[in-house]
Amino acid sequence: MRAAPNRCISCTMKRPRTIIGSFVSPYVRKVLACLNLKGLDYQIDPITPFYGNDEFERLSPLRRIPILIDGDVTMSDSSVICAYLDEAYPGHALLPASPAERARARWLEEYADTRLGDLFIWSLFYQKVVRPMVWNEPTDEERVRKALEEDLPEALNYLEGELPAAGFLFGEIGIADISIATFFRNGAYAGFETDDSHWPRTAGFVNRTLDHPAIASLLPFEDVQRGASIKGRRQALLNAGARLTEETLGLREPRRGRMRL
Ligand SMILES: N[C@@H](CCC(=O)N[C@@H](CS)C(=O)NCC(=O)O)C(=O)O
Repeated sequence: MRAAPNRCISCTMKRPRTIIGSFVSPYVRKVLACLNLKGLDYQIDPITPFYGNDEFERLSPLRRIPILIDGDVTMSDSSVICAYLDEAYPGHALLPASPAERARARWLEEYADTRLGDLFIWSLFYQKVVRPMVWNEPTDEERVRKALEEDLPEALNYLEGELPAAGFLFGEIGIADISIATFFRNGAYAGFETDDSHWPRTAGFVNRTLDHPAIASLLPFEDVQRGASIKGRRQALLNAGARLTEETLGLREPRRGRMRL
């Protein structure tokens, strides 16, 4: 976490709370859902992953989204951001109360960020959507096949044993529910559907969580972002009522990130 100037360059008003990152990223969606649950205002610089400029890289040394700027502090990594929001702001608690349940919620968040991220993002969404569209590269069909036929069934079997048949993991919706469900939306964007005859708890849980207003209210912006060209995106989002920053940390040409899975 680093100190950031809390003043706009061109004005003396305090900079509104800002998220840098695309509406379509599962990690950005997780943070926006938590902000919504807490009832906190924010504006967005909706940069596409890989398109950050030098200032973006200064704020996010791994060149990853999301970034949060909140008054005098900036930070990257969705888990760090959500933990900060829960500690800094009252209202809807993102973690359950008891130490044992908090540990389990954190584990499920980590499982989602790492394992579901590897499968839904790097093996499906990145291969089928990002590689052709951003890098003009072919999909690694073997990686997609292995994810669909071997690794995703194993992950879904694990989740089926962890998720509740009704309601959310710890009573009220929280960080563990959101962290898991967010990846399934990107899976759907890459053509994946959870077979509810094999994984009924998981399918029901994901639908319930994605239908919660804290997440469902983001869908119109995701649809606009997915439907518009990178150049036309900003205006399309503004037309749809998204609250955006005046300036962007985006670039015209993409740059490779720091991490390759
Ligand atoms: N652990 C990070 C992962 C964030 C992440 O991987 N974001 C992707 C977009 S979905 C990204 O920025 N990728 C660009 C890259 O890896 O270069 C978090 O939880 O925020």
